Amino acid sequence: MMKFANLIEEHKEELAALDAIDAGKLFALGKARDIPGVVNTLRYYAGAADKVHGEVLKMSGQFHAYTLLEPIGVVGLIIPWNFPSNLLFMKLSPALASGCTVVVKPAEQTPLSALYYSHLAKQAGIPDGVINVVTGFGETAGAAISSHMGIDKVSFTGSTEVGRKVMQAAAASNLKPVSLELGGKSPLLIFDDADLNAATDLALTGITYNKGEICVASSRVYVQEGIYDEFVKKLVEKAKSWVVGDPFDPKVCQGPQVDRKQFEKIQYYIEQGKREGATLLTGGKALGNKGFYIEPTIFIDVKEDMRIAQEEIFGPVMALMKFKTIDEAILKANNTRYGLAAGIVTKDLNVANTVSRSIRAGIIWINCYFAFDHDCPYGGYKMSGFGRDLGLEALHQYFQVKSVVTPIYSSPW
Ligand code: TXE
Repeated sequence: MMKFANLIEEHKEELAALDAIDAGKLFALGKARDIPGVVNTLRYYAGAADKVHGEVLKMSGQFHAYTLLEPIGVVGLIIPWNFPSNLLFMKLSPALASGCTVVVKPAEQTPLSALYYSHLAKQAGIPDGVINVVTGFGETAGAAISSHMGIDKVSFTGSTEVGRKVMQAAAASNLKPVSLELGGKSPLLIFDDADLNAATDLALTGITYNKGEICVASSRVYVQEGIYDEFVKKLVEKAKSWVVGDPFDPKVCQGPQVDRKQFEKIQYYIEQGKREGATLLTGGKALGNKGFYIEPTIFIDVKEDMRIAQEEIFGPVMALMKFKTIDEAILKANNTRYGLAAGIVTKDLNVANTVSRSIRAGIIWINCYFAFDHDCPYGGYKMSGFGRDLGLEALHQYFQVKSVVTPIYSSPW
């Protein structure tokens, strides 16, 4: 695994380029953040491989008993297209460290880096058959994994709708356990005492990072009424200077959407927002005649029950709303079927502590956003799924626990 990580580090330029070509991701960011993130994740789990073990138990009779952690077996990894490298390695690395073999199905939109990784794995000396990459479509290759009798677990990241199908197929076949990391509609709560400059930066990055194609995007921004007007003014200025374009151009902040389907889905939601009566503050249009570029788009006058406030758009479209009190902020933040992430911007520790304990989401960022790391678990509450990726937490999803019991004396009965 360490050798595999070194090889990935040596090839980070090609890998970042493949993800940029396949998914429209920013090349510079891929080289500086995504691929180094892959390397760190792989090294982290390689380091953990010989430090996780079972424990000695205290049974009430005269027994010596202990647990063994055994690899769960063959794991199917079904990966989406928005982070083809990171989402693969946050599952592949703990699976390898636990001693499992894997069948990887990358998304049909973005298979290139997964194939390149398998080529590097071979060079690193990982035996044939340990990492198997099967490209193909979801309804065929993906479904074959979730319904296969010879696959012992599935770890899936993707839409809530497909997550449900994966779970049904697992239940209908061999009852394999599944872990699901699904959609989100994450709130960012900005309180009156926030630094306006930092808060507007966080809000804009929160919805445009990876062109909004990120499950933890802060697609619902709630601003306290005392700073609302000033916040809106500053946010619009920043959104207008946001550079959308070629992902290989280092000046660009936002590349194209992954494909026509996603591009059209986002435009559908923008039209839906207008139809439902929200006001378009800025953006709202596709850019240029070629490629799938969309302007950073901000809606105000959004009501809680509007589809743009409830459904995952997965694009650079923000629903900006107002709140008065901390209780109202908590209520609104939780008013979603999803529960993946949330952000809080305040200088008040009491507010930060109260709100972070009151929101039902797998990760809470206080005065920051998108702060991910290999040792920081994340995953969903509610319809954002279950199970955790990253951290030592994730390792345990790839183990079976076996108890071994033996009498201390020859006749303990
Ligand atoms: O996802 P799918 P799509 C959300 C986001 C996006 C929407 C649709 O809102 O707009 O989902 O994207 C495989 N059995 N997210 O249609 O279909 C598929 O081949 C087994 C959120 O691309 O869920 C791919 O490898 N597998 C998300 C993977 O599932 C199946 C990331 C994800 O694709 C399958 C992506 C089936 N029946 C989209 N059908 C996140 N949580 O980050 C498809 N697949």
